[in-house]
Amino acid sequence: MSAPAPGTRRLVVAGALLDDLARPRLLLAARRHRPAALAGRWELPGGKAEPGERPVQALRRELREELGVEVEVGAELPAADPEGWPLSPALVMRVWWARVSAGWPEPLEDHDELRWLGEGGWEGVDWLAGDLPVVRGLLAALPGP
Ligand code: 523
Repeated sequence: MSAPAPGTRRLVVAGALLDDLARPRLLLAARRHRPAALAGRWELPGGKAEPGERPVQALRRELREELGVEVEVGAELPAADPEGWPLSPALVMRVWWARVSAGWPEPLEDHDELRWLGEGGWEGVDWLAGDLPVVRGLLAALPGP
């Protein structure tokens, strides 16, 4: 399969929501209940950016809609591909570290369960295929002990 032409994939944005940006221990995982093909699998919460929408603004909007929270957005997790982490031939995802600054996350739309994964447990749920390398990238980027 040849690589997609630059800029042709739809952008998905997601948050690696932590308990603490400076000293992360807990990572929020969200279990999808729709669509059926993704039901039961876990993801970093987020969604598609609208055409023309600034990516970080899209992230804030998605987390407000999906979880009912406001967030402090930290650094982006760099991907090998400058456009982001590949999800499919048609979708590419950019991911930012973030922290809840107001509200308490609740599964309001696409999810039926949220779970704070503790130290050593970040790989312990059935992540969507595209999210697993991202979670491994997050772990690799964590500050040492
Ligand atoms: N992913 C994915 N991982 C991940 C997210 C946020 C999304 O693999 N962390 C995939 C799942 C869908 C696609 O990206 O195939 C779009 O995500 P979705 O459905 O959360 O985006 P929405 O809610 O903006 O999409 P529409 O309901 O279609 O507007």
